[in-house]
Amino acid sequence: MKSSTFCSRSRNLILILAPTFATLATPKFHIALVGNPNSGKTSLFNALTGLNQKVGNFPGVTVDKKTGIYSVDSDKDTELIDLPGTYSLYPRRADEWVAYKVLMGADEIVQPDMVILVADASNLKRNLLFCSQIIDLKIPVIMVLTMNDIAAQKGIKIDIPGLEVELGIPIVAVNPRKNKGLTELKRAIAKLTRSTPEASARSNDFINVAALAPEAIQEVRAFYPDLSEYAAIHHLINYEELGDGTEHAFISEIITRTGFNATKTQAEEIMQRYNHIRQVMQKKVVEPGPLQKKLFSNKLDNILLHRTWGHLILLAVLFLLFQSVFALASYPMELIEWCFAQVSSWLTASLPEVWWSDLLINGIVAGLSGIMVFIPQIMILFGIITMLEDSGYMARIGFLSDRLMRKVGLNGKSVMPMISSFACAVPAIMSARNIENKKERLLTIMVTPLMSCSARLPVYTILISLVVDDHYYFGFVSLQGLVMMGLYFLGTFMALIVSYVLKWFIHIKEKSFFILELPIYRAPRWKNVGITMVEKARIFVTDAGKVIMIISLLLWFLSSFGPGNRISDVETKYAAMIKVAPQQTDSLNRQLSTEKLQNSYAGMLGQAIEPVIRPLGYDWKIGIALITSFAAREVFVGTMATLYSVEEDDDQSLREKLQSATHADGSKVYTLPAAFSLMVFYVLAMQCMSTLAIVKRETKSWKWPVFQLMYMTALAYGMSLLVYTLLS
Ligand SMILES: Nc1nc2c(ncn2[C@@H]2O[C@H](COP(=O)(O)OP(=O)(O)OP(=O)(O)O)[C@@H](O)[C@H]2O)c(=O)[nH]1
Ligand SMILES: [Mg+2]
Repeated sequence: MKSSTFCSRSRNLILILAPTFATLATPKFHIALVGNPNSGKTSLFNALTGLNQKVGNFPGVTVDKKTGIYSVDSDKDTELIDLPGTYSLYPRRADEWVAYKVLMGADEIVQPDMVILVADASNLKRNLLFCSQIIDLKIPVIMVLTMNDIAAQKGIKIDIPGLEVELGIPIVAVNPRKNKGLTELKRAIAKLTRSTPEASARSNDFINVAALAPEAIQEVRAFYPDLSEYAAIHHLINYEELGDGTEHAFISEIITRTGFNATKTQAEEIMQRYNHIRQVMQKKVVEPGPLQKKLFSNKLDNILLHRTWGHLILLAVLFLLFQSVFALASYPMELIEWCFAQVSSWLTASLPEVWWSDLLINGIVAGLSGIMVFIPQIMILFGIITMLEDSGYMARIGFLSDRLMRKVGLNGKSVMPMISSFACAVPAIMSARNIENKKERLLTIMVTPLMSCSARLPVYTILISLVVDDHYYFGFVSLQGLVMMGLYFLGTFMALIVSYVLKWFIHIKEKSFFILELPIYRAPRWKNVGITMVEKARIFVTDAGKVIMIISLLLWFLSSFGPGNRISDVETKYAAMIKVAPQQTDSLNRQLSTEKLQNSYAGMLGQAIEPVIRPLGYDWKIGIALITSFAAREVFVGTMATLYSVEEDDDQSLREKLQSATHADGSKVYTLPAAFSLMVFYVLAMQCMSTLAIVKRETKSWKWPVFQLMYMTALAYGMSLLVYTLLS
């Protein structure tokens, strides 16, 4: 009857129960950080490991397990595991399951030897529920109290030594934001790792667990004596997720025989815990009366969450966000562009005219400048989003928009993934794990990529600058910024529409609710904002840069060479023509480059798909860009840079080159209708391999990413066609 997986898991539990002697010999010691959402786990993780995992001032920032090395003793490496926040040991959301499985020893990769329980001192009562459950699991645990500064502001006083006695575990007060109390914590960790298993695992229960379901617990433990009584209850309740087929049969048989009732046991357990917690709080914590001074946050919320003012302020905040991305970034962008133009003309003048100088100037430098110009915009966008998250305002946006979201089948919690998708859809889609309801989570994942991510910024910027005047209303509202905002708005609007339509076709029945704890307002940590900005710029340049460089190089090759003798035939033809009319050398040379490009591999490819994209107002060069930017959207600009530098040999900026681009009949390529049609295409099309990959991972099936690719491409094509037809 005994199953092998259950055995191996029991062994993991033994490891948890007896961490010291067994694990001291092994090089790695694992400490898991757990606690309620937004209690400061990741801040502490970063302070102890020196890493920079994402911290934010709203519940549900961390949605997956993250590990980092922290050395307690010089001779022993300790691995710290940061986990998603959980309110109790009864998981409901996908991210809570991640933490739960680690704590139950059911995670394949991570098995903790010790737990650091992070508890928010300003919300101690609620945090103690989870804390008491961990205590009853009998895992060696240290409790870390964070937010003591806020507790003090609220007038809360905690008798820490007294609480240690009541709970029977070591407690350390820290402030990970200010690196306070870390020495004491390190000392406590070192002490606990050295103590005997008997001393480190607490022997008495917080509540009388055995009495909750005596018979069933006894039967499970008769077979698996290493499980604590409380762990046995969890195996009885969640055996379907925690064990395999044999264990299912074994436990369900016990349940039938003993009449174990999961709901009743759980309700009874929670009630007993709260009773005990109330007593502990009365004895060891002084809380101010309800009439005590209100926190600054509550006063601010009276305005920011106001029925009318709240929504107006929200619109103003979003308006400022887009205006600053456009207006603030324009100066550094011009500077970067100018620098690259200088470098490229200097290289052209000083290098011999051979194939490798052509590759260097028109392949590498052109591709690189295509990436670098957008660093300022990316940094500003990420900076502002980080400030929104850090200050606590992001959670308010969720609150303010819950009603609207609900109408289209989403949830107030969908707003955070959607807004962070302005930066990048990949982490945004992962953060949807925070949404309890399966249908709402799926809908959020389906529509999140419609929000304009930072990779679209380069495309929008360049196209807007081609067809929209650089005009300012009232001296500060930029027209180009307004158009940019319109594109972001279009993406958001379509996301809501698509969700509204899809909700009728996705059938998952589950209760929906919106519980979002509003964090208090905090000043953004400027270091965090700064690090995020630099880090995102670095990732953009390296990750996107790699793809762009490879594709630019490939394109340079494809657009410089052609099948058979096509290119050399063109060259011979023009050489003869120049001989006949040497006074036209310049214009003939330009025609030569165009015809060479048309006869290259890339040119042929673009011309092959031209019939499909002609109705949208695009030419074959845009066609090539559409193909290459399927991998990642920002490749568009790089592709254009490469295609136009291969063709023309002067030091015009890409914008100027595009501005003067013409069709064969001499008419301009980038007319207003064509540029808008192209922008709409980029707003709505799914052109990102990484997003498809993450959707596959989060939905655990190919069905959804494939569907997403199809509906978004069809939507993009249809809407672009409509825009082009209406405008021309
Ligand atoms: N005032 C104050 N703020 C803190 C303290 N510790 C953390 N914070 C802030 O609390 C917020 C939440 O911190 P995180 O580290 O992201 O919290 P978390 O527990 O990892 O949150 P989830 O991943 O969502 O579960 C951030 O804005 C931190 O800067 C503290 O001791 N005092
Ligand atoms: Mg976290």
